[in-house]
Amino acid sequence: MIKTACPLDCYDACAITCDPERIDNLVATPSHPVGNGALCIHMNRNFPRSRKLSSARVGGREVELEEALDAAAAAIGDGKTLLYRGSGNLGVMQSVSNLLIERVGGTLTHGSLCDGAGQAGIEAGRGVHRQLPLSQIAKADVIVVWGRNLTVTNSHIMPFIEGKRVVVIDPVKTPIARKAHLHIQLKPRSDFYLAIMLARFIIMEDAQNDEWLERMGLDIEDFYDFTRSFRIKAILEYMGLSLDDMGDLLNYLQSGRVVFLVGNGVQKYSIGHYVLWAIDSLAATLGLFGEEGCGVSYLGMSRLGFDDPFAVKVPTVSAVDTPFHDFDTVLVQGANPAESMPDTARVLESLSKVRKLIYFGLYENATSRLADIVIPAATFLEKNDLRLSYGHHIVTPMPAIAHSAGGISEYDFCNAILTRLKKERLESEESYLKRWLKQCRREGEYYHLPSHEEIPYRDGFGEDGDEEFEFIDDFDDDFEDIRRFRKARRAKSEEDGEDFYLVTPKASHSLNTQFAKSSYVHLPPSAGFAEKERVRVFSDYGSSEFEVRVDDSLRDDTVLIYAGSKGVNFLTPSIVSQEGGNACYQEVKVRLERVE
Ligand SMILES: Nc1nc2c(c(=O)[nH]1)N[C@H]1C(S)=C(S)[C@@H](COP(=O)(O)OP(=O)(O)OC[C@H]3O[C@@H](n4cnc5c(=O)[nH]c(N)nc54)[C@H](O)[C@@H]3O)O[C@H]1N2
Ligand SMILES: Nc1nc2c(c(=O)[nH]1)N[C@H]1C(S)=C(S)[C@@H](COP(=O)(O)OP(=O)(O)OC[C@H]3O[C@@H](n4cnc5c(=O)[nH]c(N)nc54)[C@H](O)[C@@H]3O)O[C@H]1N2
Ligand code: SF4
Ligand SMILES: [Mo]
Repeated sequence: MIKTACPLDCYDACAITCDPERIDNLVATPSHPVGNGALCIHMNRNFPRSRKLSSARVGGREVELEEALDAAAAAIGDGKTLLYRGSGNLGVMQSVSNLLIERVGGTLTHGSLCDGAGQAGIEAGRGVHRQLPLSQIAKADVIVVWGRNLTVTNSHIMPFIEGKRVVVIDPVKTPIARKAHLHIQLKPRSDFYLAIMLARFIIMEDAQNDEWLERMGLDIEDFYDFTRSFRIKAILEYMGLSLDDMGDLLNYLQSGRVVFLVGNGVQKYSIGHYVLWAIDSLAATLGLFGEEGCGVSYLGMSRLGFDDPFAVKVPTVSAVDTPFHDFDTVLVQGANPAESMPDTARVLESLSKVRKLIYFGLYENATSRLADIVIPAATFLEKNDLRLSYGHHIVTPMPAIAHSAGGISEYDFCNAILTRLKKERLESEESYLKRWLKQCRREGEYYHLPSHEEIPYRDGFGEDGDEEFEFIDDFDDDFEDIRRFRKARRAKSEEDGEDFYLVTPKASHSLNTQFAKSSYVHLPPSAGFAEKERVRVFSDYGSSEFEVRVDDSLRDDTVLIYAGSKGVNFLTPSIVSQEGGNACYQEVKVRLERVE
């Protein structure tokens, strides 16, 4: 039996045990500290059963891999090249292609489709983002699930929160919200205000954690003034919450050790960094950092503290509103930009102007179908790698278990291109993997991330723990600042009464655009549509058709289309968050039209 890890973009980074003779039968590694004995549907069904790309292609013609590599090398060696890498596989060896790009004088991307805005907000307050270990989550009394769809995206955390008081803050009545002690079904995009209001009430009641604030050398006066610049009545009305809701929530926040499990959902907005900064500031008001069983958990920075052998200094362009058309050659690796990036119409237009589009991936998808050159990737079972995790601190080596039928690893791909272009080849694959692994801390059977601390921020904040926490002192929102609400927009949407917020959380049966794809729009019963009706959904950026699912888990002002659904990103804007260079998938209102 060989041990490896699931490479999919997921909090859990499950450890897998596999019999090399039966690689379609993957099982969870028994007694792994963060697994609970079962792999999810993606690994026990979707991945083994999904049809991988069977052949390389050039200009629509199936060719031998070598011929496709010749064509790819010719394209990469001719003119300006952009590498657009996604998160189809989270092994560290994915980024070995940075070295290829450095050697061919190419361009990489900066920013993120995922968690960059929240990350920037955390850094604004804490200086550096250290992940809250699961062991601390397990010691909490109260768990506030804040915009994270635990049972779907992070199911292996469930045993760590069992038996605790659970509060869910989510505009959707998710499965975990239905089970929770309290569900605050707030208006989408209003979490900043909620965090600020909660902090204000706590300080107003003189219930801040003075002992902790003093120990950390923090003064809360300016922050209190900041929270008071927002009007209570107007804000409560805006969020759709009552004073009673706030009272209930405050009761939970003040009854024992509290952990916030914050997810991607709160920050898919231009103001995403303010949201995390405000949540962290609320946490600091309560003294939740550096204390046992307390803290704020978010998608962790798994590469923190590594001396990255693949770090390069090359030009970069935004990963959100990427100007593909500025390049002669675009190499897409482990990504499906034609579906996963925001503003699909813009993406397709921009990609259509690229001279040579190379797709290097595992599956046929909307991007592979556009590509001039298609290179099948080896699966995670067919190459050597190392898995870090954004949900826990355990690092898992991923040795090759099988030979690839027709795919190639990222490492071999880079060397194949470099050889053809007569550039310096890479060092041995083993040497890179060793450089990653030797920076991890060995603890018995397992390796730990170098950044792992049992109780982060015990002594203080910043890189070396000698800085202070910075409370949020700023807020600026062009989309919907309720202090200076754009009257025209409000008047218009109230008049025709048909603007909805669009939320696009992750689906249970797909992993971003991999595996099962649906094409449904979920509507609240009050929207007046019937199950299975067809509607066209419009935004300022585009439109797309969907089949209706009437869904009583939604607020009257919200429609839901799962991320990865066909057509969803025709509706989303390619604006970049104010900080963190992140996509803002939910910074959009939509209208509905029945398709007759
Ligand atoms: N099954 C499955 N698992 C996955 C993925 C997948 O595609 N499928 N994708 C993986 C990836 S790439 C990531 S980044 C993670 C993300 O996983 P999560 O952090 O769970 O993020 P989302 O599913 O995007 O959204 C989480 C919740 O936020 C809520 N939400 C939406 N808007 C708001 C808002 O304005 N405020 C608040 N408070 N809540 C809001 C949604 O209703 C949803 O319940 O999941 C990973 N795991
Ligand atoms: N509307 C909306 N859109 C979203 C989101 C949202 O919340 N709402 N979420 C965003 C988020 S959080 C993320 S992380 C992005 C993800 O977006 P992408 O990074 O584009 O991820 P996928 O759509 O899963 O596509 C990954 C591709 O990687 C390929 N692949 C898999 N394994 C390997 C491998 O080992 N090697 C290579 N070379 N290729 C491989 C597969 O062919 C797959 O099609 O989507 C974003 N898109
Ligand atoms: S829960 Fe996540 S890490 Fe575990 S097998 Fe499923 S996709 Fe992979
Ligand atoms: Mo993500």
